[in-house]
Amino acid sequence: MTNNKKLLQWVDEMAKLCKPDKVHWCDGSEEENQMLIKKAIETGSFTPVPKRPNSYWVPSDPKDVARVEDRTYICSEKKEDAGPTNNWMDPKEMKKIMTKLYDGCMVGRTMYVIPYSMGPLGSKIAHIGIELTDSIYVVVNMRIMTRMGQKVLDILGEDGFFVPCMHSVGSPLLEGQKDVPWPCNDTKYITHFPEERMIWSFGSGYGGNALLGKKCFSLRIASVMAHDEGWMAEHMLILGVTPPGGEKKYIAAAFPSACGKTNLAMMTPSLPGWKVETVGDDIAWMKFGSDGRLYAINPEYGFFGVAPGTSMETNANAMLSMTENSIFTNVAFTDDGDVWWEGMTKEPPAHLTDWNGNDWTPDSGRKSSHPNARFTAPAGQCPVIDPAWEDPNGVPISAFLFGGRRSTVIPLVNEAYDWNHGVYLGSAAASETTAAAAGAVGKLRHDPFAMLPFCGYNMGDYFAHWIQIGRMTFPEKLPKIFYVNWFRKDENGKFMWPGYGDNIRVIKWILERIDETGEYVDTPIGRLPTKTAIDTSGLNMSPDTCLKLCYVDKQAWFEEVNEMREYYKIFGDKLPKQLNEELDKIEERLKK
Ligand code: TSX
Ligand code: MN
Repeated sequence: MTNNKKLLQWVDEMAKLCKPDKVHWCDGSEEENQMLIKKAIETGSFTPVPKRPNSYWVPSDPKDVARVEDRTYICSEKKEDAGPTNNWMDPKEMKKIMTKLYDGCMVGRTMYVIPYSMGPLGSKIAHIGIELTDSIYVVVNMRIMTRMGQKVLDILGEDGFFVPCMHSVGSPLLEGQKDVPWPCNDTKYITHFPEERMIWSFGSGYGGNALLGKKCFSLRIASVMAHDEGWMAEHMLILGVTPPGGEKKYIAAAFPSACGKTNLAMMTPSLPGWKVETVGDDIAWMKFGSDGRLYAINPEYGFFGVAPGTSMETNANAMLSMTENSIFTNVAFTDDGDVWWEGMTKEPPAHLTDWNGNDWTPDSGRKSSHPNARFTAPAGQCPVIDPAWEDPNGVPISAFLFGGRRSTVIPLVNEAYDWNHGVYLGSAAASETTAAAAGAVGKLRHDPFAMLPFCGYNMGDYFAHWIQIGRMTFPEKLPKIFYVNWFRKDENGKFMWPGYGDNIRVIKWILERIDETGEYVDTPIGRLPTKTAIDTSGLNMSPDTCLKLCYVDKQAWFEEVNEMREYYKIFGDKLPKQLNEELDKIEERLKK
C-alpha cells in the first residue's frame, strides 16, 4: 500500500510493458515468504534442506552462475562519464534495446514489487530502492539481503526518493507451457542509468545480476550519488576490534575477490582476549558526522558469500550464520539431507548430488559445487554480529585497509604517510589471479579500491573524489590508511604468514599506530612495523621470516612504480595529479 504517485505510475508503466498475469506488492511478511517458497518448491526450483530449518537448495541453470561483466553497462549521457574501465552505451539506445526485450517478457508470470531499504530503516545514510522482478528466487533472497516490505513504503511516503530497479529473467511462459526450475535468457544485460539513478537488468537470475540492491544499487548507482553528494559508497567490509581491556575501534577494508574479505569480517582472533565483531562483509556507505569523523553503515541485511572454501576452520562464524533460514545456490546436496561444498570438511562425503543434479563421488574427477556457489544468510544470525550493526548513525571508522593477493614484493602491512599517500595505496590495489577465476593463474590484475567492476562512473573522477574526501575534514579526523598482504611467499613458494585468525596480530599493530604507540620504521614505500613490532607470541615464527614479510626490495619497487605509471595512463587527464606526485615521491625516496 502506497500513495507515492511516482512509484504507482512507474509500476503501472512497467506492467503494461512486461505484461505479467499479475502484479504482487510484497509486504515482507513471513506468510508471504512461505507462500513464495511453497510455489518455488512446486516448480522444482527450491528443495528444502532437512538438516537446516527453513533453508533451501537451489541449483541454477549452468549458464547463469556469475556476474556478467561484459554485459554490464554504465549508460551515462556522456561516454567520458563511464570512463575507460566500464562498458558504455547511449542511454536512449540502451532503453530502445531493452524496451524491446522487456515487451511481454513477463507473460504467464507474476511481477513482484519489492520495496527495500539499503541500510537501517530511516537512517540518514540509508536509501530506498524498489525492485520489480518476475523471479521468486530474487524476492526470497532480497528478503534476506535487504530490509524489505510494507515498512519501507511507509517510510517512502507520498513523495520520497527511490531508485527504480527493473529486473526480468526474460523467460515468458506461454499458455500451457511448463516452467523450468531456473528460467533465464541467453541474452543478458545489466544496465545502469546514473543520471536517472535507475537500473535495468534482463536475462539473468543470478546474485549480482538480479539482486539489484547489492552491486547495482549499493555500489554502482550509490557511488555516483556519493560522488555528487560528498559521501562514500565503497566495496568494503566493516569490523569492530576490541583489545583486552581496551577501547573498541572500527575498521573498513577493501580487497579484490578471492582475498577472504568475508573471512576477515568474521575472523576469530588467535590472540587471547581480543574480540572481533562484524558490521558488514561487502559494502560500506559512509558520511561525515557532526564531529568531523566518517561514520559507516552496512547497507545490507544479509551475507551473499562464496561457499567453497568456507568451513569451521576458515570461517566458523559464517558457518554458524547459515544453520537456518538460508539459501544455498549451486552447492552439492548430501544423501542425509544437508549441503556440501569443496573445502567444507576435510573428507568429502562418499556420495553427493552435485550442483547440476548428477551423482557425484570423490573420484568422479570434477567439483561437486560450482566455484562461485553461494550461501545467502541473515546477518543477524552471525554469532559475532556487532551490537551497533543496525545503528542508524553508523559506526566511526578509524582505519581503511586495502590489500590484494601478492606472492612477492608487497609487505605484510604498510601504513600510508598521509591521506593522499593512502589514496595512492588504494589505487594500487591489485591481485594475482587464482584458479577460481577464468584466465591465466598468477597474473597481476589491477583492481583499484576493489571497485573496478563496481564504480558507476569514470574511475579517474573516483580517484579525485577520494582526494577530495581528504579535504572535507581535519586530517586527524580522517581514518588512517594501510595496505596489507596476507599472501607473500618465501623462495620455496610457501605462504610466510599464517593468515586467518592470526591477522589479528597485524590489526593489533594497526590499532597501536592509530594510538601512535606502535613501533615503526619509515621506508621509501611507507611506514612499516619494526622487526619486533608485530606480536608473534605463540607462533614460533623465526625473526628471519618476520623480516622477510616486511622486506622492501628496492629494485622490485622501481619496477612496481613503473608498472603503476603505465597503469595510470589509461585514465588520461582524469587522473588526479596528486597520484602521479605520490609515485614521484616514492621514486625519490627509493633513490636516496
Ligand atoms: O581468507 C583468507 N585470509 C583472511 C582471513 C581472515 N584466506 C583464504 C583466501 C581465499 C578466500 C587466506 N589464505 C589467508 C587469509 O589471511 N591467508 C591465506 C594463505 C594461507 C593458506 C593456508 C595456510 C596459511 C596461509 N596454512 C597454513 O599455514 C597451515
Ligand atoms: Mn563483493
